Amino acid sequence: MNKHVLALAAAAVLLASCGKKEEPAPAPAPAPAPVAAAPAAPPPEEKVLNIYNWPDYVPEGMIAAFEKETGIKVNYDTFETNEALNAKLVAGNTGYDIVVPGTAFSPAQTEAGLFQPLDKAKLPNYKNLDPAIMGALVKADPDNKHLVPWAWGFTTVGINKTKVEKALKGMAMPENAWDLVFKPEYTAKLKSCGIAYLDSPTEIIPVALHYVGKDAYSNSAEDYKVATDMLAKVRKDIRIFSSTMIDDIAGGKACVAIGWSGDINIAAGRAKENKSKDVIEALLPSTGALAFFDTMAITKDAKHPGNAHAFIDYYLRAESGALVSNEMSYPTGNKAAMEKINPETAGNKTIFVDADYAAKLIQPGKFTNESREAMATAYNAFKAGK
Ligand code: SPD
Repeated sequence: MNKHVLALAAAAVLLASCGKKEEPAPAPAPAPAPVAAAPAAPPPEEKVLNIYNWPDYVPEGMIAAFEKETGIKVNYDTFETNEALNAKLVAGNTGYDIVVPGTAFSPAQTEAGLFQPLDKAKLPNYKNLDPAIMGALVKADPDNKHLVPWAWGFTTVGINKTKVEKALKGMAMPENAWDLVFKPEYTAKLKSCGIAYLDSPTEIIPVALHYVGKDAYSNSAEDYKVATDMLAKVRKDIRIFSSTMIDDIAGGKACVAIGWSGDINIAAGRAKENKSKDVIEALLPSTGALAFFDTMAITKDAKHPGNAHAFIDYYLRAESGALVSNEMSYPTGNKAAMEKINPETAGNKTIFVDADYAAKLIQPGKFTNESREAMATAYNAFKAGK
């Protein structure tokens, strides 16, 4: 090719790049042979996460800190009983991505396929979990596929010691703290300063079963009858049915309550902060208290599973676990958090029980759906005073 031809070729390229309109359009390339369509990538998740949890269970500022770090907006709603959460889950389309069921319901919910398996590759902080707690959770969730612990604690008796001693008028405190809420000799006196029960069949019937010497997780309707016969004798003395008893005890509406270890400790802390002269205490009944584990799960129809994993991983950081124990007075199941828990909380034997009392804690069992229905009927009749 001589210099002249080269110059012409260069000019042609230059002209073409200037978009010379009168040139005919090049023939279209032949269509590629058809191949199997690649699966469409899922659309990116909107930056939203919907969480449904118990009240008074998340440290102040934790949600805001997660939102700031990730740009994910969290909508946070609360429920007061496992029954309320279960009704929503069973109805479906909850609109929630993360829920926090307790062990009275989570085995049946897991078995019914209401949760999606966790993608552990998205949870680098999963390693922080305590293998002992995860081992216990296998009963509710075989192979630990769906649940991670939020916190654990126990259902027990909480008192405003100052008021209880006054109302008992010299009568000695019982050896078994359950007597304060179940034995007529005590309830007759304590009704003057207020007795509160948790408002849920699966909270009250199991502790009543335990008190009458039955298996707390009995599935027998005859056992429920024995428990409710005992409850009927103290019904007239019960002033409050409520599942958010912190204000009731700290605010003076109740002097004795069936409640959860952490919530009773929160009430005790509030009384101190308010410089109340009353002393609030969580008791350790001599026959044992009922342990529970509340767990996070991603609902089967969650719209934001990626954001849900991001939150769960954030929650599984050692710092988050320590905050939950320090602020909400519950152990979390996060082993890496232990060294970050403040000495006052770590040394509180009604939050972190010692080995002797741990051996007395009644571990969660399973109820069948029929039993839960029978329990609800028995409880409602008791509550209505029938
Ligand atoms: N403040 C929140 C307490 C949550 C307690 N969940 C208890 C479930 C016990 N069955």
